[in-house]
Amino acid sequence: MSFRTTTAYVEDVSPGSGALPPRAWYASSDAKSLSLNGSWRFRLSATADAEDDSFAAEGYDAGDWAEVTVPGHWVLQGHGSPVYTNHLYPFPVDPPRVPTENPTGDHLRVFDLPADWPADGGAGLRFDGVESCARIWLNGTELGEFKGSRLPHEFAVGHLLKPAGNVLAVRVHQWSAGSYLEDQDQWWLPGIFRDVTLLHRPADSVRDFFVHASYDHVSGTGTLRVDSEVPGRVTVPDLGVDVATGEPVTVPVEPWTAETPRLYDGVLATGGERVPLRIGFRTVALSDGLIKVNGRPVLFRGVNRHEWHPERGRALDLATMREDVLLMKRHNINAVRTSHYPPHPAFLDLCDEYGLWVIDECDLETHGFTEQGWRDNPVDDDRWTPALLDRAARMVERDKNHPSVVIWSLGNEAGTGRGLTAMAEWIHGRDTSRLVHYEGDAGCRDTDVYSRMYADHAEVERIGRGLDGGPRRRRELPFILCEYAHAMGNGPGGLADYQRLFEVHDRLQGGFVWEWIDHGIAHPELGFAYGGDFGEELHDGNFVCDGLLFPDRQPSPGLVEYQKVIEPVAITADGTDGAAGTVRITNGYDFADLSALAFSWSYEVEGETVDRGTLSVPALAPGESAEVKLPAVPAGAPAGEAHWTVRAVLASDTPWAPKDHVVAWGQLPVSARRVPYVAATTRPAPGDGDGDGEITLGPGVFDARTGAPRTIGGVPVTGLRLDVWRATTDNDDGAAWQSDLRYGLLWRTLGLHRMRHRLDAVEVGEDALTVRTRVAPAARELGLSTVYRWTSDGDRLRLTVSTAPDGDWTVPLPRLGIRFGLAAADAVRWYGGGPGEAYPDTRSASRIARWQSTVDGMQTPYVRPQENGARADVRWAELGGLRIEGDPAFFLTARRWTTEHLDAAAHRTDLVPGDTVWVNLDHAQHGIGSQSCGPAPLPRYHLRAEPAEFSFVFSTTKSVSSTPLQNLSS
Ligand code: IPT
Repeated sequence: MSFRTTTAYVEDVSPGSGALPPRAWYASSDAKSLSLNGSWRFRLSATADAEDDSFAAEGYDAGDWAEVTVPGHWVLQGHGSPVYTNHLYPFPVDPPRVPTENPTGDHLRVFDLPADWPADGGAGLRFDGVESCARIWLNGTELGEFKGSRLPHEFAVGHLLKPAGNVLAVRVHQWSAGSYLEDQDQWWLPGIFRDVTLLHRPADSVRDFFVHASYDHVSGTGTLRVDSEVPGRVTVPDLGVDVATGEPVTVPVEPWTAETPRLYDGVLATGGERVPLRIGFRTVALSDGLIKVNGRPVLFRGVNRHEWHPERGRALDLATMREDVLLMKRHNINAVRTSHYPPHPAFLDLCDEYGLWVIDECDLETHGFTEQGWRDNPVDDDRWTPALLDRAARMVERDKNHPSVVIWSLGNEAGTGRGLTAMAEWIHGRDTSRLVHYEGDAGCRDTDVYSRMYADHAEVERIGRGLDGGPRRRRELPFILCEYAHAMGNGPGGLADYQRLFEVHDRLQGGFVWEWIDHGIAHPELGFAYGGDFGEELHDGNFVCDGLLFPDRQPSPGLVEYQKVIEPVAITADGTDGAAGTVRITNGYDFADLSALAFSWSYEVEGETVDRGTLSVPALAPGESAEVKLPAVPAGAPAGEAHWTVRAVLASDTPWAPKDHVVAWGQLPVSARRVPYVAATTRPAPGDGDGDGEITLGPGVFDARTGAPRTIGGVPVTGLRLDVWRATTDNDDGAAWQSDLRYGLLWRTLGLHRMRHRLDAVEVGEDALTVRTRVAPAARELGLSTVYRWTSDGDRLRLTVSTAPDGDWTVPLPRLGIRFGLAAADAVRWYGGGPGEAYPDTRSASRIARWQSTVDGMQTPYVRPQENGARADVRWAELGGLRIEGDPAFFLTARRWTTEHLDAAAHRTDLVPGDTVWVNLDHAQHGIGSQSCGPAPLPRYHLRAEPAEFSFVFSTTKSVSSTPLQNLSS
């Protein structure tokens, strides 16, 4: 035997050598298999050639090596560290060359065959994913080497196996020519990060096979034909099917859709092996300019999913994959784009089983070439085309038998070029049953769908109306947003406005929010780490934390908002309010009727449920709606602001959520709120005792010099004043290239984060204490004239704040309200929007009810701290012994640190609670938008600097009651 010491293959553009041709993936068969996952011996070198390959020889003593867990990334197991860049290559761009500093992990695993391992036949050794390049030896014989990190590679090894003491050696390089094709916006994480499996291959075993299962919606029949490289028989007991491979059979079936994922169990049996099949009958077609499945257009309510686990990176276990699918289904998500590589194959099994439409995307991105005007882009260089075709084939062949996969995607952000065209041609030729997607193909020359990312609402509307022009081919195609609503930090804003467009214009077939989960890495000191936290010389900070889930898979408010916006049943009042006594129910599913849902109503006064019951709703077909009569207003309901809340819940347990899970809800106002009235009957008076500089007014004691309240009803209140600053969100800060949308920068340039409060007058009048101020930043002429007017009826204090802008305000304000400190506060109760945070363009999921929480519970744990936690439409709130009523309703925020501390924090662990609880009562907030990558808030969500007046009525609560409130979880 001889060992090569060459490392030339690392920089070779070819996909590799020695591997078997790609084939369909399946999890189980009656052939034996042996998982080689587990603990492996591991040695890390700084360069690709630091060590010779003698470790691959039998008898090599690796006793002093470290150990790593396979599947896994060595940089997450204490060897080296991860690197995060968005699109910049973290090495000099000189394709296909890679740096000399090329961390190289040698992996060794010694294994015995199980006693019952058959002596006959061959064996396959399968790697489901290795980043970025691997060279393999078994028992001292080199098998070959490969690139294509998130694609399977299989080797024939039967002739090399022995009953015991097999030595499997794998050399993995962090960087290879393949890295140029894998410039996705994510952590660079080398390692054997997916399963390694030894498969027994009996004589005459199944090799590649292609399940063709179409559905004819006119006749209600499905046609099945299984093409198999090795002939055999196909049986589907439930359908009475027993046919030879290659032979079509047509039978009445229930179709597969993401809403009704009907799978039929079958078996493909060749002479040597029986492979279980899970068959879903469905037909994907472009017709009338629309993507149709089984003859009906679909609306994608999608997300982009990277594989992520905060400890294990992209080495996902089945439980985590299932958790993703269940979370998606429970949040009304019906589609996934596997951004930007084929996922672990088991994920697609779950999509088949639970029902999700999938855009399966190839492992291809060359985004970093944008830095050089796309010069030398591998996708436009014929030398790389074999590698691109290899990637396309490995994806399509592996995943072609999944009914959930309806669209193939060539990759992401790879510019344009002949290689992409070659991939599209190959895919179209191999699989005529699905569509091809690639966002970078502006003219849709190679693709079947017009796809864009981050187009703003106005442009999407033009596209929906067909007013966007462009090449003829493109104009005839349906439209999707393969990425939109950048979910970085607080946000995304504007989801509801997109959804309205999708629902109105047929051509707009929905979109995929960017992205599913924050890629934060669990860190002992920082909570979750992001780019730069490992000392990377180049990095893109927290741009890697832009998901709808926090890294620990807790849903962020963005996911709750998305769930509400895309709910498949619309529950609305037809007239202006629910006083009309009817509710309109519309079935927004594409395929399912409403028979799986049960409807209920509740009648609430001042946020308290007075009565509840069930509502009978017909099993409307997709797209149908009905006016449903609500019951009479419950007898004896107290007076006050009233709402009907109508819910659609699961009528029985489903595989993805239990009975009573809320799928959709709507709230119908019945009668308006009465705003608090405080008669100004009390005179401000000097405090008792002279020289202490106090003024009393009803329950309030004020500093006579500044006019600021010191106590209200005995509760100490500090620093009450106008506040316009918020700790800028990732969207406020905007992406680097969004120069005119970087409000955070504009605000800071103006000095809105360091406003000065000039006191002009403290006027003690007949019935009011009036404090006149001007609030303005240093170095600027603009400001806000601000008047605080305090009145009282003896028990309560009313504060009316009037502001008027001076000077030329061209930017919106971050917020407008007051802030003050309370010495102690923990429990918070309120009547208004909840349970979670809401801002002007993220308020769909905010439901009017009574809520209770705690100051700590009101914080949203964004990985990079920023403005968060505001509760919208608050009529009244109680905390720290104060009761506050708003006229009009307000946004409520309370936290144990100041806005300045929040603004300065880089990680959650920087937020240290102080003695004071800082409360913000905001008359208004600027919208959130999604300009951390996409568009800014729509103009109607801008907080313009305009004259404004708003009031708060303060009184005390004897004690904050601990009586549980009815409404909290309902
Ligand atoms: C877009 C990328 O496709 C995606 O991977 C991610 O990086 C996203 O941006 C931002 O988080 S590309 C961008 C140029 C719009």
